[in-house]
Amino acid sequence: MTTGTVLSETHKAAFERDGYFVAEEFLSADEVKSIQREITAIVDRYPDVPEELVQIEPAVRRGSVEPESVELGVRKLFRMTLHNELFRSLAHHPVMVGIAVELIGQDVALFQSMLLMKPPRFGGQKVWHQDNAYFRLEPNDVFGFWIALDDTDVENGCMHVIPGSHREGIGEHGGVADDYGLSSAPAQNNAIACNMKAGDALVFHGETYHYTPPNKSDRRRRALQYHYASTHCRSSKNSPFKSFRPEVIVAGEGAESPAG
Ligand SMILES: O=C(O)CCC(=O)C(=O)O
Repeated sequence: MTTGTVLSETHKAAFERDGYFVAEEFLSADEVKSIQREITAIVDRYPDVPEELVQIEPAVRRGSVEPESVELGVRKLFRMTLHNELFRSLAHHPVMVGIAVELIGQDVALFQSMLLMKPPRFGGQKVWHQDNAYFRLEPNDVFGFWIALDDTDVENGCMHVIPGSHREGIGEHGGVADDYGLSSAPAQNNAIACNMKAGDALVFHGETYHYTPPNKSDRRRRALQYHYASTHCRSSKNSPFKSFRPEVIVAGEGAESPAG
């Protein structure tokens, strides 16, 4: 893929200045539906799917709520590209890969895939954090696509970001597991709530501060998150988390074919 063909100048400038932009109608309604159907198919196979693939919502795990279905109790699905053909082929989506090449260079890997399910009524918050505080990739040529699979707003737990925060370096983080986050949460009045339609994509730098509130609504709030990183990045030793190998190399040296 040649450079300079996929991103508009406006989006490129926003990414550099603010550390994010929203690409509207990134996936079609049919693409969103087929992803939603695949999520149901994966969860229907639960618990016969690899353990690393499914995380149950904390309130369900604690037994304080009982979901109407297994799927409505799931918080996250991890590393789907390693276990599922649809999610593996989506990693090679030509526009995602084209944007990745323009933002982080010719040699690109899908570093991490996740489905973020935040169920209605009891889906908890995700604390303020920077994704590269988890990954600790150097250099920080890493960014995420957060693709809404439902319409999303403050009530059902939309993404919130702090413009320009990707230029401040990695702040101090503390806490454990999914509550690992910034030791000092940024002032809410600096935050932008990203109201998005299903199919819209938030493209955000790996060091942009972000947060999602609890889902207090009766509506679902599913999202697909793919992080791409330059294959030249290395994990430093500062992460409290186990470091993973990238899931799929999608561009440049060692790129795998979409057919697998
Ligand atoms: O609730 C969400 O979708 C945000 C999740 C997130 O930022 C993360 O898991 O790193």
